[in-house]
Amino acid sequence: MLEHCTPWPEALAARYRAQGYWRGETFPGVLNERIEQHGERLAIVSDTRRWSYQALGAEVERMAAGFHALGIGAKDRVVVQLPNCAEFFAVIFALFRLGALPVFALPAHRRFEISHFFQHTQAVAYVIADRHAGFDYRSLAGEVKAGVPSLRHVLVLGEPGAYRSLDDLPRLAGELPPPPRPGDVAFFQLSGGSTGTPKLIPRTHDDYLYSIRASAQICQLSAESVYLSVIPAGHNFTLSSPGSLGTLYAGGTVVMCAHPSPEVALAWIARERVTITALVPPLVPVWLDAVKSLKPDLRSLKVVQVGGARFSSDMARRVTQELDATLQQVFGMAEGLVNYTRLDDPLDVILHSQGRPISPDDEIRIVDDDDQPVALGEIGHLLTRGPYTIHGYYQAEEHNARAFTSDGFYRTGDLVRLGLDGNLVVEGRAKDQINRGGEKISAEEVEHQLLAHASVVDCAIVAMPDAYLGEKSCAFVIRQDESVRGIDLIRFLRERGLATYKIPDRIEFLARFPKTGVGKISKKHLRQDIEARLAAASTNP
Ligand code: OOB
Repeated sequence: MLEHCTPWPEALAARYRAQGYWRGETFPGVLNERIEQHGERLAIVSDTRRWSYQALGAEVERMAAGFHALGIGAKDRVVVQLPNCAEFFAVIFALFRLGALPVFALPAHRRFEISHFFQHTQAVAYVIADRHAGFDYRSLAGEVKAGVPSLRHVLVLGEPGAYRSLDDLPRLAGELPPPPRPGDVAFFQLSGGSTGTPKLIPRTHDDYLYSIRASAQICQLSAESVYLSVIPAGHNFTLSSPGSLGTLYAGGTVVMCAHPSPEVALAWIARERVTITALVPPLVPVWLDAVKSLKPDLRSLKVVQVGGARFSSDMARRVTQELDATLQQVFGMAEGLVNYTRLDDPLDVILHSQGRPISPDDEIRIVDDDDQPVALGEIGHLLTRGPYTIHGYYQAEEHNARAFTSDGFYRTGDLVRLGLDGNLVVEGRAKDQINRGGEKISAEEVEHQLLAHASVVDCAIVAMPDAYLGEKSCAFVIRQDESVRGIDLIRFLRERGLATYKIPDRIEFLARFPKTGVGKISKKHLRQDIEARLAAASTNP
């Protein structure tokens, strides 16, 4: 395996091969097979493209040759930050072909996150769109480039400005290097994070393709399936659960929706006869309201998946009542484990649980604070190990010692309960994270940034309830200088290049923090404090 990655112990790896989970497939191999089987069928649709499997293959070949000519090769890291577009797949399959490793940045990431990905992985190239959603990624590339010596190529979809256009890659006559092997790391996913810096998740061809293949089966995908990709394409949910890659695996069609607004997305569903899509909880009521007012033709839609954050049973019920499609709850993580309610589960399971794992070899432990198993049905920490769950983050030895047990179980940080029917219910979270409508914020990461302000003596960030997003972030701050206002701190964070979703939604100043028995800041009391303030404000507006 790649340096600084933790391989599966040989005994487990042998088991996963023997059980047929790891079949020795690779992404380039799968794409070639699909081109042979489904060459003429429609693979990808976007605002500007309509590619058959053959056309996708031709673009992948062109880009692979171009990247190779630029000197991008096996194990080179490439930060890919594209909106939902057809070219996303041409780029990543071209990188897969060369054995180069995409790092899937989110469109919302800014200088702070992107620079960190480059510094942490020594990435050699950066693939961006010219502009998206009012933001110019070329100027971000300029800022990042200034501080990152490893960055050799900025490749732009659209108007390249000072850089090179993806349409204008050098041509290469001659041979490409050999394709990657099934056990090789294929790319890096990003961890939601609960530490000072975002962690990177190495996923192999074998392990990811197993999760994709099994997910496609659970979701009953076929060559007739049409998947609408609404949330960011590089996120594990939309990419693999079963997502766009599961759809391509099944020989179906992926529709890339560049904006998640219901007007745009619902029109795609009607136009392309979409059969399945995936949403985060905050999008659900917005979509349901839009369906009522716009009355789009949704007859093709069979499955609506919801996951990424807590989803209330009431809202789940609304989906089942207001859409003529099957709701599927998805509880997954970029580190691996994904749980689904099954399409033929009783309504009760679909409404009230987050489903069960993909694999018979996904091992689940639910434990108390001392790592001892809780009684069946009790709430505890979820630990897991299995054929597509990592055993370590990239280059993070110290953190890995805490995030994994000595026998290789990943500590998810989620508090769950196992129902008698074998389905998991997510009850809460022990990790120091805010889940802002599916976007994960590490409290510690943002606290570090705030502490860099000269007037911040101490700070603590906690989740506060929000009717629309489920949670928002609130920063409690002890300041040195009374004249410093919340707005000054927000401006400060923006200037440090932090992604907008990580900027605290609210800032409260305190003179001192409530402490726990052992003298640590009591985030529990801070959460109660902000909840009380919100409740008081709603009763005395
Ligand atoms: C997905 O992946 P990540 O890596 O962005 O976030 C994982 C975390 C989980 O540990 C859990 O805390 C939370 O997101 N989460 C849920 C949830 N699904 C994820 N919390 C409550 N209910 C759910 N249904 O978010 C992800 C990856 C693959 C598929 C789906 C989601």
